[in-house]
Parts: sequence; C-alpha cells; structure tokens
Amino acid sequence: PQPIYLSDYRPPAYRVIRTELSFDLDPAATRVKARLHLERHPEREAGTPLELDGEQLDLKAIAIDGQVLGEDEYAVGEAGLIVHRVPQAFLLDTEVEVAPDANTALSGLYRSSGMYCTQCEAEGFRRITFYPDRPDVMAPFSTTVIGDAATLPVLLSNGNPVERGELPGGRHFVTWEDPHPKPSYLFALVAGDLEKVEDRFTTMSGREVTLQLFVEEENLDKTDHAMASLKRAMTWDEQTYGREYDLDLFMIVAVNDFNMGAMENKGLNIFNSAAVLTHPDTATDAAFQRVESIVAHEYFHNWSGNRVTCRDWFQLSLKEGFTVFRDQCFSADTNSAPVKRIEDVSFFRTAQFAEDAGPTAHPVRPDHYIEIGNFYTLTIYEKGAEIVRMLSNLVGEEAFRRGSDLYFSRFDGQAVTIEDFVDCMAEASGEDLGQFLRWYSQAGTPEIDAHGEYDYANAEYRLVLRQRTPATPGQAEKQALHIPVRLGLVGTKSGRDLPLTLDGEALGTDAVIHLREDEQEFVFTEVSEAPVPSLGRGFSAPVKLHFPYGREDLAFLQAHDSDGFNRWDAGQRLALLALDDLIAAHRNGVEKVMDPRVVEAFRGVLEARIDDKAVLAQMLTLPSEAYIAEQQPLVDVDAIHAARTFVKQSLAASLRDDFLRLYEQNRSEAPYAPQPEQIAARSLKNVALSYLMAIEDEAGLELAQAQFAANHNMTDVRHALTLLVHGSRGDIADPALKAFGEKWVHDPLVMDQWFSLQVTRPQADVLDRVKFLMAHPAFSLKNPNRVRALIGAFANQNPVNFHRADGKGYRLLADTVIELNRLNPEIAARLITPLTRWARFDETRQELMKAELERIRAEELSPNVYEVVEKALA
Ligand code: HT7
Ligand code: ZN
Repeated sequence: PQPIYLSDYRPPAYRVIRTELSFDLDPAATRVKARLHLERHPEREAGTPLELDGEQLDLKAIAIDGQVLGEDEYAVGEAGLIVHRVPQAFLLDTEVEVAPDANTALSGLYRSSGMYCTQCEAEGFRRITFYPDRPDVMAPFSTTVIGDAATLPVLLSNGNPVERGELPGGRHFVTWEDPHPKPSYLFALVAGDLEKVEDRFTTMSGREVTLQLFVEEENLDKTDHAMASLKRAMTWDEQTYGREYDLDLFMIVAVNDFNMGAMENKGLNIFNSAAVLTHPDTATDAAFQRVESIVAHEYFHNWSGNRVTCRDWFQLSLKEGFTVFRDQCFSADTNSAPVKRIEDVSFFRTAQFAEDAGPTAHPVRPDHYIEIGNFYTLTIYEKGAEIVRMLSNLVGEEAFRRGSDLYFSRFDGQAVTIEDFVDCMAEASGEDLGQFLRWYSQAGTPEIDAHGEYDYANAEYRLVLRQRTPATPGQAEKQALHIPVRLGLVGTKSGRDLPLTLDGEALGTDAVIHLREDEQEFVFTEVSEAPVPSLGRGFSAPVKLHFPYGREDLAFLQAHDSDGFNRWDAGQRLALLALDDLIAAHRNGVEKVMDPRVVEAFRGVLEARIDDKAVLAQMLTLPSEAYIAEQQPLVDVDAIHAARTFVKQSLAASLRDDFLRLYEQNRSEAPYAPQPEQIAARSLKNVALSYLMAIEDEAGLELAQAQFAANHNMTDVRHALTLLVHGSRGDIADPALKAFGEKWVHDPLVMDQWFSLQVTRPQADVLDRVKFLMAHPAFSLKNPNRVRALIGAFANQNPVNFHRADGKGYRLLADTVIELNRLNPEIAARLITPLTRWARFDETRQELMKAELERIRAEELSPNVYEVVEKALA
C-alpha cells in the first residue's frame, strides 16, 4: 500500500449537487441504486475523467443521463470506477450489490444482532456505492430504505422522513430527505426491529425538536441517562457556543457491534451500545459519565464537524480536537471540574505521551498516511483538544467565543482546514498565532527543564525555562514551540501565592508566561519570601515539565498550592520519587523501606478536610503502573508492580483506621443516582476499600464481601468483585465470580466487565484464564467490545502477565491480531499497540516482541495492520 500525502491535495474534479439513494435490503445481496447529480469543477478542463471510489462492490448497472454505458466507456478496479468521458453536468445512475452479512470489518453496511446499520467514517461509504468518498464533496441526500415489514419495522436514515408505504411481498419503504449538504462519511442507515423512546427539546429560538432513542426491547430501561445527557448537551451548546440544533428530529440508535464509541451521522447518531445504555444495576459511575460525555461529543459534532467539516482527512483534528475540548468543558461544567481535569490529564500523560514517544508518533495534523483508520488516535483527539485548550487560554474566553462564532458563520456548509480555525481565533483576538501553529505539525512531547533561584538580597526569583522536543519518526529536527506556562510562586513562610511582578508589570498571583525560545529567563521582582514555584498549573500545556523539586517541596505544594490540579500533581510526583527508590530496591534485591514522608503526606491529605470528596479520592490514588512505567527509562513491569503494591500495603498498614473511617463515613443506602456528590462519595469509599483490601485483613475482606452481597449498584458490586478476584482468597472470590457470571449471562455489557476483571488479575495463572475465556461460548472475535474486554484488557491493563518473560502473552496477542486482520482490520491494527512499544523493555522482551511483530508481518496483511507493523519494525 502507498502513502497519501497532504501536499498532494487537489480540490475534487466533480461536485455532487444532489445524491439520491435507494436500498433494497437483503443480508447477502442488498441492492443499492445511486443517482448522482454531478458537475465538473469550473477549473477542471473538459475531458477530465470521472473517478469514483468503490470497494467490494458488484456493479450491476451504469448509465449517464439515462444512457446505459458500454463496457469500453468505463472501468472498474479494486479501488473504484472510472468513466472516461462525461459531460460538464450530468446524472449518473449506478446499481450495485453488497453483502451486509459478509461484512465483519463493520465499515460500510453491515448487520449487528440482526439489525442493518452503517459506519461510513472515514472511508466506509465507498463500500456502499461508487462515490467521491472524500469530506470536501458535500451534497443534500435523499434516501429510500426498503425492507421486510415484519422483521425490519424501523427504517431510518438522515434528515426527515418524507414518504412511507407498503410494497408487494410483505416489504415496506421509508424515504428520508436530508436538506443539509453533507459529506458521504456522515451518511447513515439503520433498519431493524427496534423500540423507540421519545422526548422533546425546545431550542433557544423556540423550535420544537423530537428526540428519539432506538434500542432493542430488552434495553428500554437503560435509556434515561442518555436522553437526559442529550438534553443537557443541547442546552449547554446553546448557552456556551450559541449553537442550536438544525433539524426537526434527532435520533440515536444503539448497536452491539461497533468499532468505536459512536458516530455523529447527521441527525442519526449511531452508538456502540456500551456508549449509550446505562442502568444502576448494570453500569458503573464511570460508564454513566462516559455515556454523558460521548452523547455530548457526538451532539456537539453537529456544528464542529457536520455543519463545518474537514477539507481532507489530514485535518481530522479540526473536528475531533475541537469537539473533545467541547465535551471536556461540558463534563467539567456538569460534574467536578478539578476531577475531570485530573482524570483527563492522568489518561493523557499515560497514554498519549506513550504514543508520542513510540514508533507510531505523528503530528496532530499528519502529513501522510497509508490508512486513515489508523489515525483516530489519542494524538489527533486528546492532544488536539489540549491545543484548542491552549488557544482558548491564550486568547481568553471572550475572544475564543468570538473566534468560534466567526468560524461557524464564515465556514457554515464548507469543508475547511486547521488554518481556517486558527485564523478565526487570531482575527477575533488580534494575537499572532503563527508560531503557535507549529503545535499541529510537530510530533513528540515537548520537555521543559526548569530551574529557579531566589535572590534574597534583591527579592528576585529567576526562573529559567529550556524547551526541547525529542526526535520522532521522520522528524529529526524540532523548532521551538509557543508554550503557555501558567504558574504561581508559593511563599514558603506564608504558604500563600505571592504577587507576581515581571518586567515591571503586576500580574496578580497566578499568571501565564510565554515560552517561545529554546531558552528564556523570567525574573520576578518584589518577591518578599523564598518561594516554591508551582509550574504548568492546570496542565497549561501538553508537555513534560521537569523541576528539581525536593520531597519537602512536593509535600509543601501538596499541602499549600492554590491550584487544585498542581496540588494533586505534587502528591503524584512525591509518590513517584518514593516509587523510584523502591523499584531500584526491588531490582537490586535490597529490602524495601517505605519513605515516611509519603506516609505523612497521605496522612496530611486525610486530615486536611478537603471538601470535594472526588478530589480527595484522586489525591489518595497512587499513580497507575502504566504511568509509573511512562516515567522509567526502561520498563521493568515486575519491579513496578512490586513497588506499587508495597507502597499501597505500607500506606494501608499505617493508615488502616483512617481508611476504615473513610469507608464508614461514605457508605450510603440512598437509592443510586449518577449525581456528582454520590459519585464522589462512592469513589472515596472504594479507594478506601482498595487500601484495606491491599492488606486483606479481616475488616477489609468483610467489607468487600458485604459490599458485593449488598448488590446496591454496579459501581460498588464491580469494585468489590474486582478486589476479591484480584486478591488471594479464591475461596471467597470464585463463588462470587460464578454467581455474577450466571446472573448477567444475558447482558453483554455486564459480561464484558466479567471478562475484563478476570483477565486483569495480577496472579501468574491468568494467561490460562485468558485462553479459557477465549473458548467461552460468550466470546467472539467478531464483537469489538468483547475483544477489547478480554484481549485488550489483558494486553493493556495487566502488564506483569502480558509481559511474561516467556513471551507467551505476546504470542497470544499476535495470534489474535493475525486472526482479526482477516475479520476486522481496524480493530486488529489497534490491538497491536502494546507490541509496538518494544523499545521500552529489556533486550529479551524486545526480541520476543519483535519476533511476534515479524510473525504478523509475514501474513497477507490489511493496509491497517501493515502500516502499524511496518512502523513498529522500522
Ligand atoms: N467521528 C467518529 C469516528 C468514528 C470512527 C472512525 C473510524 C472507524 C470507526 C468509527 N466510528 C466512529 C467518532 C467520534 O469521534 O465522534
Ligand atoms: Zn468525534
């Protein structure tokens, strides 16, 4: 497969003025008729052939302006159709046959649990009909769906239904009109035996919108939260961005087999059932929050993505980065804002930093790709969102809103670029964002080395910041970025933020300084006492910030920093320093000794009377093994696991009574509600239980058993069950696990949890359990959720077992990738990720991982898997 380059972009030779589709649904042979109203681009010369994308399509008929084409007038290849001579403006009629049941890739038209559905982003529409399948070709669509009336009572597509009727042979049809010009990737069709939940929303201008959620009958009781989230999101987008919904109908459909979380098709969002269905008995607090944020994310795309879309797929972050930023702000406004930031940054620093340091690292706007499906990455989404967040902070909230208003009005109905977006922000704010644009083209995580010195005599604090971005594949040299660093100076005597004066200007006690050069010195004057700097507050830029903090400094910041995020981060840094020592001790076979300063810091947190329980729970949570690994020059999974377990047990032993008290204070019999206060109390109680279970004393075991048996809500049940299953008391865990599995055998989303919690056990026998569960009747490689729950969870969340020294974890993953490469290349390519990180491990493991990558490479590969494996072995 050949790469596609951004520099080769050319506008489309032919525009689609209108698209008319008709689907006659059949599992093995669906007929798709397409009538395209086409026009040559004024700048293209007469005689330019018409080239349409098309894959795995069986062409049955083709005509131009009603004239059937002769065989020498067109050619069909693996990638599409060429019509050699066409007029300037014309009608193209095609009819193709596709096989939804044979579609295991879940891209294009496929069936899931008997229901027909589509997934067209990024390039799935070309598996439905011949079309210029690129986002800069936008057209209004009319779609007629024909199906069996008895088995497919519900027939949906984008827009509004305009006609319906009966047909001979027990069939029926519905015709849908979508007046908004859209690219093909936003097309959707659903047909099935679905139940509907309906609600209404009145927009800010007083228009009535019907909201519909379609699910299988047994899931009717799991829709309330998604519907409520949708209405909250609609209100928020009106209030925060002035954006109103633009059709009379907004539909969401839940499907069981889906490659990602959800899809923002115009007026007809299709959701992975895991991203929409919730019930207190079956979904955890985290699942409730995830549903809320995904419902909002897809809804927000109606403007940031659909009304204004991407010119080409290199601009993917234009819609995804902006929309993630929007959904993050929405969740922050709806829940605990500091905790939302802590959770997002924890995830980002663990997973995106690892991606940016690995062989698949790429800029937020890549300049080439082989398979765009491989670029739905943390870099495009999350780093893209961090860049938009920096922009918003740089220009200020008001200018940001003016900039987004300008962007939406200037480019409504158009397909545009990242520059168009940034230009609007520059225009609205008057800021020069030229250097800032480098964030989009430069891969890798920038590192800042900071040094500070307090000059008592002159009451000055000198801060020197040096930036460097490490080389990444294809980018050896890096340029200096414009990095906003939010900071405060916390007085060591007063414990308060000191006033900041820079170059004679008073900046208040919390300010942003702008690092634009490789190295810059900032001299703060009138600094009345020796400070500890609090740098990168709120994670003001997606960088690694190094400062030679001593442990006392970190304990001080943890207790006194006015910035909640940095207070939490100081605790994490302190724990990391202690963990470093313990990892070294484990590797050297030396006895591990707990740093008393960490115990005292945790005691301080417990006694500090922090009101926000959700923040307190975060402050009591140790860095994850994955994040610890991210900090190590060479990853030693066993030493990391041993060190973290030791710290957890030491804290549990020293603070046992505090954790017991915390547990008791936060238990509640109140009926479950996914409300921030309840979620916070549950998270605090469950953090306490984790510590108690780390030492498995009688009290902890009893509480975990009782919590499981009380069966109050899935958050508590799952947490207790996980702690039991991950513990050493099989006599207690096994019956609980069995009972749970039997109870929920008919609920796929709960069974996913049942699979995951077993394969993430740290015990050494888990590989056999993984193999055993792969043979379980409920396991299927064709269901992406199940693959993620079992294989994905094992490979990504069980480092000690996945990285077994005998390489059997790697072998299992490679075997699965090889099988999935044939069934579902998108999922196969994603699954390889942990093997691509081989360079972070010892030589023996490196060789074992590379051998598995070579074994995959020897297969006949999909472009998706080929691209990832080639990069990993380059
Ligand atoms: N924009 C959507 C992307 C998506 C997708 C991409 C590739 C393959 C399958 C997919 N399903 C959904 C989701 C989103 O970001 O909102
Ligand atoms: Zn998105």
